[in-house]
Amino acid sequence: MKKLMILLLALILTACTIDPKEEPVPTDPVMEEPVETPSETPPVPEEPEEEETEEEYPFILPDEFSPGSYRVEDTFPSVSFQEPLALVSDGVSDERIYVVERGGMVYLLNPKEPGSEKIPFLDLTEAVDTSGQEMGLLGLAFHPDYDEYGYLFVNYTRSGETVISRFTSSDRETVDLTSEKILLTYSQPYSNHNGGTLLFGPDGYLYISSGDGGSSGDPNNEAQNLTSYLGKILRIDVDTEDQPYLIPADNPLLHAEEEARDEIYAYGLRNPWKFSFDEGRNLLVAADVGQGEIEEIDLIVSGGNYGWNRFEGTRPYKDGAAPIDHIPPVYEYPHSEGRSITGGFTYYGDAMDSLQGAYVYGDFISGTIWALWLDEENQAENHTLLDTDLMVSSFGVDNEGELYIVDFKGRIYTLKEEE
Ligand SMILES: [Ca+2]
Ligand SMILES: [Ca+2]
Repeated sequence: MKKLMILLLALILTACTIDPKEEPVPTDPVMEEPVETPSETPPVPEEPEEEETEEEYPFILPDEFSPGSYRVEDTFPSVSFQEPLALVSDGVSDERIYVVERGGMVYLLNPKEPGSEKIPFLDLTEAVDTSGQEMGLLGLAFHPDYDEYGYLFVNYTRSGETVISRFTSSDRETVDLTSEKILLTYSQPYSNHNGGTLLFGPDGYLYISSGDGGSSGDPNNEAQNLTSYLGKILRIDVDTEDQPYLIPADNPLLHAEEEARDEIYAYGLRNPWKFSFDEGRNLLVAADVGQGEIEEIDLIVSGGNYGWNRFEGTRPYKDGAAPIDHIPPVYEYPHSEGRSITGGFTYYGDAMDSLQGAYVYGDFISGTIWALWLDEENQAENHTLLDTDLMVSSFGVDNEGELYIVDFKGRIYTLKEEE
């Protein structure tokens, strides 16, 4: 018996020293870390793909960026809209774009037909509160698998709060209002600065822009407050049926020591009305509307603080307040150039060769449209494309990446390169 025990013990010891897998696991502190807090990790798979693609550079930059001359052309001469604020595609059909009106209507159009009529798709006019100028139906995004599930997501204001909801289109032609699933609401202390953009990232998560809540100067210090939803880019995982949403496992404040909203992706923003993904450079680009002096463009990274309300652009904003660590804008312009930036898209369509890889954006007040070029080090070079009399409320891209300009006065434009 004793002999057998020794033999077994010898076998176990031998096994232990031979198998290299068993040796380092319990002793290596680095290996222990990921399993330290399994209960806090939501049941979503960690996605390492983002880190891997960071090393890649799928878009080949030309040696020199020199945009041509452009004019704007009315894309749909036969239709007009009431205060349009967004134009989106559903990621499925080249023949469908959707125009969002502040009052709560969404219309469907066919970009392949210049004479296309607008077809009502979603009617939220009864649900939204438009009593403030910056209130209404502000954002729309289609689920990456819209074709399969029919899910679409909206960002709208109602009395005193922002609502992020999911709706279902069972026939892909209209939306049944009873299909609403409210995911998230947060209160709005003032009528202005409600953010509004909803976009799915390349990682499949839903990104939401929220403004600082409003008034002027962020009187409640919402943007720097990590327990507030305001003045942020939020990121959630909508692929769940039994809960409103899940928190992505790599959201930056999920395991923070201090009390913080798990949904926060980035903070210190004033009113990031429009943001978009530059998929060629793997960047999240946000345009943050300024206070009294400066409009800015930010490259948003996970956990980043963009300075508001201690800084407006690169300038200190609050006299006497302690400076804070923050990420300065990649580009800014003073109010002599424009007074309310409207973020656009990095162009990867086919129609305009000389704008390939350029971030096209504009200003709601001045009507100027620019192209911002980022080199390999993300150093910005800004080019004025043209001056217009449009009230540029939004840009949009269709399913083929072609760019549209939304004029708040009711029309949709396309850029045309002069011969
Ligand atoms: Ca507000
Ligand atoms: Ca800033």
